[in-house]
Amino acid sequence: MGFVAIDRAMLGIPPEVIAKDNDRLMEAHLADYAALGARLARENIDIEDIVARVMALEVGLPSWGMVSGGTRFARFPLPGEPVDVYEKLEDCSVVHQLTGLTPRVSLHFPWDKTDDYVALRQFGEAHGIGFDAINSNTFQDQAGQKRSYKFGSLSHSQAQTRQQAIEHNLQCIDIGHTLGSKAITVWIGDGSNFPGQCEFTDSLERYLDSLRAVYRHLPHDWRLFIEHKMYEPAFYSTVVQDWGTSILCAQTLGDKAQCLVDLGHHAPNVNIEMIVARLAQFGKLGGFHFNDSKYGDDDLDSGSVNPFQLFLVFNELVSAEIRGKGSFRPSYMMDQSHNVTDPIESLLNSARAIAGSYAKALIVDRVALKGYQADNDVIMAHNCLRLAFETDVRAALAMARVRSGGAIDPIACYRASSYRALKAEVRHYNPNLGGGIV
Ligand code: LRH
Ligand code: MN
Repeated sequence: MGFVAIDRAMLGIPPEVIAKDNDRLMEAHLADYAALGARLARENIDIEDIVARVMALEVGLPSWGMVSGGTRFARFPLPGEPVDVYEKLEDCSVVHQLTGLTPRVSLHFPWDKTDDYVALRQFGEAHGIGFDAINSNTFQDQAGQKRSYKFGSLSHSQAQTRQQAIEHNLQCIDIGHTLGSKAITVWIGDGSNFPGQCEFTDSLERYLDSLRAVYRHLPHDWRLFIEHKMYEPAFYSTVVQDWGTSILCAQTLGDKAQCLVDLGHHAPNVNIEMIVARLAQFGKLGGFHFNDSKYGDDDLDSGSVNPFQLFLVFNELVSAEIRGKGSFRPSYMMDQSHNVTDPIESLLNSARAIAGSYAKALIVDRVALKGYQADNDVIMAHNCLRLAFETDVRAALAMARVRSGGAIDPIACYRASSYRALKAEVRHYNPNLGGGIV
């Protein structure tokens, strides 16, 4: 199947709009860049190296995050939001066009179901968008579905229901293979709401048995990501509740099975950066769902509530990258629900927050840090991280975007394009269309 070249005319933001807005900001940007370059050079850091590393960073977009999200209380649709997977890809290409950071989308089935995946792949390629990990869905019942997932799916007490869930995952893998994806993320909501409702060990044994069947179906170069979550939709116990259960399952299944860390799937104040270090240490860190949260699985914009935590996660990722010597390749993806913002603006902001956390982690003086840690010089060790976090790296991020054909100020440029208003004129507005979750 031939590769379709990017058709720039198909991209959502006219290049002249980006050029005009960058011209407006270029002089100040270059001054900021020179100042940051000088500041980093004083610490023997080459800003050009940071820009090159940021340009190599790739983060997958959540297809379900391209439409307005909601809660069990309500969803407030946005005029001009996408109504099908093709329009979701159009909007993904706008985020990538302005940031240069998001060349892939993670699809979710059956929410992104369509009838021709070769055509979908070619449409994506024409828009410069590839396909990251595929997501299966056995946490909702579909119309006409024979067996309900009310009491679970891959861990269900009845074999026929487990078999139905297994077959759905196999179908997702086949679709993903056609699209050029290289991984499947399996998150299940299976669990219980009452003590005694489920037998913990039997449930996990059934889950593992089902996942072995999914694992056997993986193409040779694929990975299976196990996504743990503390609670919701189950509110007493969850079959894959924490990283411990996830890594034990991944180790039991085999080399292609790894753990996916969704930042929102932990109790408040859990030390997620240490979980990241542990999973990386044992070669089981497969991927991320970046977002932020204040209370539960809020799926808020990455870095919008606790940017220091996102930085500390990237600090562990850079450390693991150094240890991994090239074999360390987690799949970075976002998983967010945009309930009160334009999804594109939230994703532009989140992409900047993620790239910023990475850039700040790259400027940590790791030689000095190791020395202070060895000498138990607590304050100086802490300040190695703290001062990197407090460094304003925005000029380096903007240069990475400009060199990728993107915008110095993505939000200003996006608004200057009136993209959403133009889409509202041509897209079919369907207030009853959900993004998937609601
Ligand atoms: C579960 C989850 C999972 C997705 C869903 C959209 O909370 O994080 O990754 O399948 O959100
Ligand atoms: Mn997730």
